[in-house]
Amino acid sequence: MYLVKFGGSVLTNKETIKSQKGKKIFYRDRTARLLSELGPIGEEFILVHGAGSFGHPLAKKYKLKDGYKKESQIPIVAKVHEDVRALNLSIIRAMGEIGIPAASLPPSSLVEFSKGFLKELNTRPFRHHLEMGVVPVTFGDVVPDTSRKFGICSGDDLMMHLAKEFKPRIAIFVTKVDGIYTGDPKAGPSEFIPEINENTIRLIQDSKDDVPDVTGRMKRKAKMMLSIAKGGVDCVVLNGLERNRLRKAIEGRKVKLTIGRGKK
Ligand code: IP8
Repeated sequence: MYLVKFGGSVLTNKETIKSQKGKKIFYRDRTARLLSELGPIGEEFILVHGAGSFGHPLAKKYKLKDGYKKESQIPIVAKVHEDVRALNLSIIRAMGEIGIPAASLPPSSLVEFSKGFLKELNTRPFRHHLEMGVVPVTFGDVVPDTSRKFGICSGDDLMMHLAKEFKPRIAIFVTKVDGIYTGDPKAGPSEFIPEINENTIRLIQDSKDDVPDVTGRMKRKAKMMLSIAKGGVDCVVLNGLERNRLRKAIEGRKVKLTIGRGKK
C-alpha cells in the first residue's frame, strides 16, 4: 500500500493574491487530474489532504493552533471545521466521479491531542475501509485537545502517524514545488536537495513569506520526512503541478523529487 498527501496549496488558492483575499477556491480540474494519477495503479492507498484556504487563514487569524484563549474562538472552531469538511466533500465527490470509492474519516472524531500534539489516532476505521476496498480520506482539521480544549491537526501529523501504523511502501507529499530546497526558490538563490538526511536537513532555511500557514513550512516537512524514514518507510516530496510525476513516483519510475530513504 501507499500513503499520499495532497497539499492544500495544490488543491486551493492557499497562497492568495490580493484580489482573492477571503475567497476559498477549490481547484477541481487539477484535483481530478491528480486523482486520476492515483486511480489506475490498482494498489491500496490512504489519501490525506491539507486545508489550504479553507482552513489556514481563519485558524491563523484566531490563533487556533495555541488552543483555547477566549470564548470568541469557539464559533470559529466550528466554522473552520465546516469549511474543511466542505473541501473534503468536494474531493470525495471528485473521487466518486472517476470511479474511486472513498470515505471521509474526519480527524475531529478520530484524533485526540494533548498540549498541541497528537496523542491518539483511531486507525480501526482506516483498516475497515481498506478491507472493504474503499479509500479512506482524511485531512487537516480542528481537533479536541485534552489540555487546551482544541488544537490544529495537520495533514502532515496524520501522515506521520499513519506511516508508523500502516508501514506503506512509500509516503508521498504532493506539493507545488519539485521537492525540498535549501531556501525559498522564489525569494533568492537556493539549492535543490535530492535526498534528505541528517546532513542535508541542516542546510534548510525557512523563509518568512505571507502565506497564511499555521502548521509550518519546508523545514518542518523535512523533519517529518526524516522521522517517517527512520520508521523504515521511504518518503518523498514532489511537484503535483507537473503532469504524471505523481503517477510515475507511485510506479517507482525515476522523476525529480526529494526522497528520505526508509532505514531498513
Ligand atoms: O493544511 C491544517 O492542515 P494542513 C488544518 O495539512 C487547519 O497543514 C484546520 C488549518
